[in-house]
Amino acid sequence: MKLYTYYRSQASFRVRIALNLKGIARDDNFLHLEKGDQFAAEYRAINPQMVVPKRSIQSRRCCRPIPSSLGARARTD
Ligand SMILES: N[C@@H](CCC(=O)N[C@@H](CS)C(=O)NCC(=O)O)C(=O)O
Repeated sequence: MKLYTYYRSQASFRVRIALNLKGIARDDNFLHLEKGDQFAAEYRAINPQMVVPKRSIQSRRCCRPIPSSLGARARTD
């Protein structure tokens, strides 16, 4: 699983913590939100909402945004 993230993002922290607690491996891809990486056409094609966190599961055809709420933890169960 690829996780698009930013080191100062609270929403991303929550998802990284939940994945760590569940022992789910991931490949972190760091964007720099202050430099505007989230607005790049390449990332917009991955996530039209232009926010992090975002996961990408390559074995599936879908790519869904992850809410940082507790719902994200529930979905990893
Ligand atoms: N509802 C989303 C919100 C995600 C969100 O707002 N992420 C912020 C960083 S914490 C972001 O990517 N902001 C982009 C920007 O400021 O341009 C979630 O909970 O995951």
